[in-house]
Amino acid sequence: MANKINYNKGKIPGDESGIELRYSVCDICTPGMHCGLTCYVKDEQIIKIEGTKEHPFNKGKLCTKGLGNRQYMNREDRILTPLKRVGERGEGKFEPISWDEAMDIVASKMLEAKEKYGPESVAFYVGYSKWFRFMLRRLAYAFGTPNFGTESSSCFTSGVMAWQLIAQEYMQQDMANTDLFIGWGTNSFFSRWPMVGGMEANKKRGMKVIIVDPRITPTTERIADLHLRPHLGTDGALALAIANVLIANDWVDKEFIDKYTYGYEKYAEYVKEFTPEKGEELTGVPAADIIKAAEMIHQSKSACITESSAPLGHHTNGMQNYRAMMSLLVITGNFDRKGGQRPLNHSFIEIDCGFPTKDHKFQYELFPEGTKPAVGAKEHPLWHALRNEMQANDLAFNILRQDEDSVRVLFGGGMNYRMFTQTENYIEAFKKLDFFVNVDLFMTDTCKWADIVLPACSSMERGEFKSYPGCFIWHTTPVVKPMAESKSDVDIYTMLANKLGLEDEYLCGGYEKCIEYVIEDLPVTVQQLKDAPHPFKLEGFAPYKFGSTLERGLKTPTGKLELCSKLIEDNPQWGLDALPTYKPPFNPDPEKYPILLCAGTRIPNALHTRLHEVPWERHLLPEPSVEMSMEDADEYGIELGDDVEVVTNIGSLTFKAIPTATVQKGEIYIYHGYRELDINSILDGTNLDPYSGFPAYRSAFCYIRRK
Ligand SMILES: Nc1nc2c(c(=O)[nH]1)N[C@H]1C(S)=C(S)[C@@H](COP(=O)(O)OP(=O)(O)OC[C@H]3O[C@@H](n4cnc5c(=O)[nH]c(N)nc54)[C@H](O)[C@@H]3O)O[C@H]1N2
Ligand SMILES: Nc1nc2c(c(=O)[nH]1)N[C@H]1C(S)=C(S)[C@@H](COP(=O)(O)OP(=O)(O)OC[C@H]3O[C@@H](n4cnc5c(=O)[nH]c(N)nc54)[C@H](O)[C@@H]3O)O[C@H]1N2
Ligand SMILES: [Mo]
Repeated sequence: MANKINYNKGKIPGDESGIELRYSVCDICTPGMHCGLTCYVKDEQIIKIEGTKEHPFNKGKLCTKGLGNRQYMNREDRILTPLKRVGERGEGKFEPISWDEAMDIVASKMLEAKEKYGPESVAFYVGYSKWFRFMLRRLAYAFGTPNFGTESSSCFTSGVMAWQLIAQEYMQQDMANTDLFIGWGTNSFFSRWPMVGGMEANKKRGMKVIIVDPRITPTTERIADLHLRPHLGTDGALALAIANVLIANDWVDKEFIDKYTYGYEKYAEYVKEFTPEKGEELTGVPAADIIKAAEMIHQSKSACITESSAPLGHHTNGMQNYRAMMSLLVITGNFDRKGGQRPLNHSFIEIDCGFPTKDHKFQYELFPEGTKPAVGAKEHPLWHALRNEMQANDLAFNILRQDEDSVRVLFGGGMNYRMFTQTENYIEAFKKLDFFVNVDLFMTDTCKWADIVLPACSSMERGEFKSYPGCFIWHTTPVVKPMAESKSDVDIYTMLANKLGLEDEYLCGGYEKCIEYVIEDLPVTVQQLKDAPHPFKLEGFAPYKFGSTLERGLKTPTGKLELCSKLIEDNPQWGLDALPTYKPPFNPDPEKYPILLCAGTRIPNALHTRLHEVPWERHLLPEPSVEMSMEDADEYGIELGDDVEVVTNIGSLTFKAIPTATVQKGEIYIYHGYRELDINSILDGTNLDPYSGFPAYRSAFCYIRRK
């Protein structure tokens, strides 16, 4: 009898079906995740994707987004060739040109601007993609401009800056060893699924969890022992009120404070006004819960906090809120000790990989000294002092000013203007540029404003150096050929470096040469990494030694953990507060705008602008929606599916209503990145945190009405 198994239909790999398994990574979200992908390849096409069991990070699992990789790489708007604009800017009319011609144009426009206006007139901006940034940053600096900036002008860096002020470097939670884990604005089920497993496993060994979130989420329901529900953007007041209880009860680590901190007296004095009752008034969290949180910190041998990269930072008071929260760990001595907060143990692209790389040196050694300061330096002096790179939220304003400091030529590496607030400003700015080139996989609305569009390829169509926590290391190889004429971003940079005539053997030599530099001190070669089918563990690197940072001495201006920032004290002209003071989120007229709008809380089926056009993802939430409390829905007479107009000081848009018991009265939640209904188009572009320059995406002010 004939063999009835249809190997092809079952997508069963082997000689019978001609299906081969090849391995890559999903780079839809951040490199800190980049889950292993097993690709089923037949006739050089990927016919199926699943999580790689042998991959040390995702161990066979994939999230909603990762499972959409095949549809993602085959999006209908994939760019197939380099394109040159033939119509008006924004019209979207292009003609295909060769790579050589395209790169000649790009290089000549850059050199022309450099000659005419100086190197600072050329800016490089990178969207959420991170894997290639280390190379583009070096390229920007080798070219001579300090104007390299990224999406991190709105993400994560505000928290890093808060740690820089306190300890001079970023500090992360030691969840594996802690007694008490505080997830401050954490809903990992939607935004960072591998962390859920970590929380569940640590809870089994007795770890307690506090989650601070205005909403009810799977994390508050399934993980939290205590759920604190402040109003949006009031976290600073909550942290100060918890500090008040800790200090009033003498639940602080006096010895640690005396030995290692600066500014405690002033801080303790300031905190006095934030009694639990005052805390309740400012945040909506019951005083009893504020006291309970302080008790839990006191009763735990160790405590650590994950600060989240967005919910706290996306407010006008964001960075101060981060500082207030982090100060809780400082006064209780939960710093640089087991179960507390500790520095990264070596890093490549901000990943705590556990082995040393030359990532930092590679990126910064060519930094051009003596140039004009980077975009945003005047507007956000603290950002400038701590980051010394372009604050991209000032880019549109800088271009629109059209003065001697204005950027004239813009190179976008996956630039997507829909991530900024008051997006119309970016469109106006694009019109003013001498030249704009954008590299992307897809013909986005941003690409339509470019003069030259360059097609990038997906992670499955190229190779990439990878590192993962626990000393895991790898280099992927292409699973299939790049679609049409698309190329790996890094190959585009190599072409550009050569066309620009940069005298840099690494950039001109290509990605592998750059990686060889980065891993020079490691006992492996790039070829060995490529030969491995999966990431493997590099042996011989000691884990972080707790206490070693304090022993070595802190690199802050005072050499201590600063509860009061000496840098800010020494620069009164900035008009910033040296203490982690609390101000409510900015609202010019609370009577007119009684609703706080949180634009962007993550949903499982979208990643910013990338997946709304992917059918499997889109069908999970087909329409851009607004979530609101049942109380507000009743008050406004709104029912599920009704049209609700959201009105800000910039404009109004209409979304489908989802009344839900998970949201507090007076707050609404809308996801961002939709082409057809972009919430960022009606958020005020000047409503920024003066400390970090981050937009207040999550405490925007508005009113609503049923249509
Ligand atoms: N309202 C609101 N706005 C927000 C936020 C929010 O919470 N609310 N969050 C902010 C935060 S935290 C972030 S991180 C930003 C993210 O904002 P963006 O940086 O805009 O994020 P994406 O839409 O993921 O990606 C940008 C572009 O990169 C392209 N791309 C993807 N992969 C590659 C690649 O390999 N090479 C190249 N060249 N291009 C690629 C994508 O197609 C897309 O067009 O948004 C910010 N904006
Ligand atoms: N599915 C998916 N995952 C993503 C992304 C995505 O677009 N989609 N983006 C990635 C990126 S770039 C980032 S930056 C991260 C962000 O990752 P997270 O910070 O974890 O994600 P969010 O869902 O934005 O926020 C987490 C929780 O914070 C709460 N929150 C909102 N505002 C406040 C506030 O003012 N105070 C407090 N205490 N809590 C608040 C929200 O209700 C939410 O439940 O997600 C990453 N992961
Ligand atoms: Mo982000």
